Amino acid sequence: MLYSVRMRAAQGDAHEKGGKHISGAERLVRQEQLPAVAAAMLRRALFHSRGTADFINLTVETVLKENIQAVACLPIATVAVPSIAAGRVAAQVELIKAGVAPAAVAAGIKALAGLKESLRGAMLVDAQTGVRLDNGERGIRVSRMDIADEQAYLCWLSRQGHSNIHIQEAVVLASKVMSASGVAAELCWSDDPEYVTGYVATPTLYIRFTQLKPYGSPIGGRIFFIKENTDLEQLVHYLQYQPVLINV
Ligand code: PML
Repeated sequence: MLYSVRMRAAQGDAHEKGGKHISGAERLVRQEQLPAVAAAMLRRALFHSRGTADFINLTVETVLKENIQAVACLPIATVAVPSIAAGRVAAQVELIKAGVAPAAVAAGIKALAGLKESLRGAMLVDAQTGVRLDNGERGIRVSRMDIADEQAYLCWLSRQGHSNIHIQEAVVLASKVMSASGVAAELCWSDDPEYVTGYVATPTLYIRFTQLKPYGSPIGGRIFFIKENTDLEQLVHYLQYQPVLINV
């Protein structure tokens, strides 16, 4: 048995649309790891650079090993770009190559760049029309995933020169998202004001662009571009509830 540990921290009134999202984290761990992982999440929620949390939700739930799906980790590529504009053009090219229609790419980038505050989850956008498919301001939060062998993963990342928590967590999330049938591609940039690198994930590659958002902006988010004829209910269920361990 493993434990799904999930943290969400927000400011303001949690009963009012869940408050203003400031931090979230997801792990799937063994019982002996539980106290340390939960304490680390609580610390992260309490001492977040985006201010003090008024509301912290820490959820611990058992997950049966036989229900866990194994998913391969996406390989990583990094594209150095000289500006945000160049980064977004390069990201657009990759999204179009992944089958997202140019109009949907443009609508997605506009939606992400136009956010007034960070969402708790991802926007779902039709990969052909660019129409938003999820019906909330919260977005869809991808949950119940972790890396199968943390040490092997950290070594694998470190051999490629990557060591920060943003990439560690984003590659796990993107690998789960792209294992879902119905997702053509993902576009994401961080809500950390100091972190300007973002990525496009496709079913075969996690492609980082060194500049996708302005330095100092606390607004970030993710968009999943959805293929036509996708059963949305089934997809959202997979993203939220299917426990997944990622293998490097
Ligand atoms: C990376 O590949 O460097 C991570 C990019 C985006 C991370 C998203 C986040 O921090 O929420």
